[in-house]
Amino acid sequence: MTKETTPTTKVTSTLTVIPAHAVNIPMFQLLKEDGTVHKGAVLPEVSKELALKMFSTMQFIRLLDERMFAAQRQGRISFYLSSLGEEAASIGSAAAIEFEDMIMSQYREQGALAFRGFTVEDFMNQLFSNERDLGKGRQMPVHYGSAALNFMTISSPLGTQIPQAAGYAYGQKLEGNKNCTLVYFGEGAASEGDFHAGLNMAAVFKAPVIFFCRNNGYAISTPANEQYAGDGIAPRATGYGMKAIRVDGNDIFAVYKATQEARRIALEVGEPVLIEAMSYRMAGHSTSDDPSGYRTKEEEQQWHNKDPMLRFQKWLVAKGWMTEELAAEQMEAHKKAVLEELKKAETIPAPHVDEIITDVYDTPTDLQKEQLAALKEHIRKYPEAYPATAAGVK
Ligand SMILES: Cc1ncc(C[n+]2csc(CCOP(=O)(O)OP(=O)(O)O)c2C)c(N)n1
Ligand SMILES: [Mg+2]
Repeated sequence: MTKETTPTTKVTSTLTVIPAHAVNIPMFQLLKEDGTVHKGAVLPEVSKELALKMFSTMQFIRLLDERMFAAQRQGRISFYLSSLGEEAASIGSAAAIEFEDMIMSQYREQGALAFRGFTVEDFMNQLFSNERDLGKGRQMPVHYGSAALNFMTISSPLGTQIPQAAGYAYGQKLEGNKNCTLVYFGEGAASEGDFHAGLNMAAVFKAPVIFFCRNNGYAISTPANEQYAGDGIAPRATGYGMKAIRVDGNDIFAVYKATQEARRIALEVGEPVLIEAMSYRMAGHSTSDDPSGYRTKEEEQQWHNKDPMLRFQKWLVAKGWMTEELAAEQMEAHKKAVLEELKKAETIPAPHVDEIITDVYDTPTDLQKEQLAALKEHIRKYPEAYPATAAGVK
């Protein structure tokens, strides 16, 4: 595949109105819903070791999501956000790139982070905002980040990571290193101006970015068909002069292959690529949401039948790389690990209150020191609201 040059405008005396849906992109799928392979389809080269790692990561995330959703309901953590039904999209794509490639995440891609090596302990320390949290307890639960794992810290405002990824990848290109940036976002976030700014900049500067849109059908309670009138997100790439792939986000092999090809284009051809992974958010948006108010059980059921983890499991069993018994045992082992670490993490103290002003300036300013003193005074004044042990204030 060669680099495409910007087309020149042709002249015509025939009035031409381009149909609104001139671009209609098919969805790339290798594994059918029953776990069998499409006739003639070529699976990506995935070793048994890698396939089992992807599967185990899917199981771990499913279990983590289930347990931490429950932990929020029990009042043990303040907030949680599940990726139920979308595990193949984040894990399949993270598996297809190199460890040194940067990942910029929206917030529902815990699978990518786990695949990179974020441990159950790391997840728990962040979720409980304790003193071992890499972010020093300064963020809401699920706003993970890890410099060691090349995973940029998540920020809540939608879409901010999209132009940041374009800039970061342009930097990678200028430095001449052979790495790219994979940036995740939802179809809802693609309504932000930052989406346009980021994609256009990357296309013009030929930055090695993989823009990975998880189209899960909803932006909280807003269904995708109220979000756009076009054929989803992928055709927008054409307007920016960018290549696009639409893939079945519930088919881990298709996601893997699509991302591998996107990485090849990003680095060998030197162009960004937009991937749209079609999936469904099987859980509520977060622990603050109740989807029964805006969608039916029947609709949800249809997607249960397309479950990405079961689909992959069926393929693994047919291949002889997994058994149903072993899959169940693995799930139990993940559950045990999650529950053990959860119990540990909730007893670890919160970061010391003095940490609140570190890492901002090299030396804290007088104003910061004054504000910290006032905060400590406030904590001392209302001990019933602030357990002294949690803040480290005597
Ligand atoms: C700039 C901005 N506007 C609104 C919100 C509130 N908000 C948080 S998540 C969300 C929905 C995003 O949907 P989508 O991008 O499709 O991701 P999904 O949750 O489906 O994974 C909204 C509106 C926000 N965080 N930031
Ligand atoms: Mg969405």
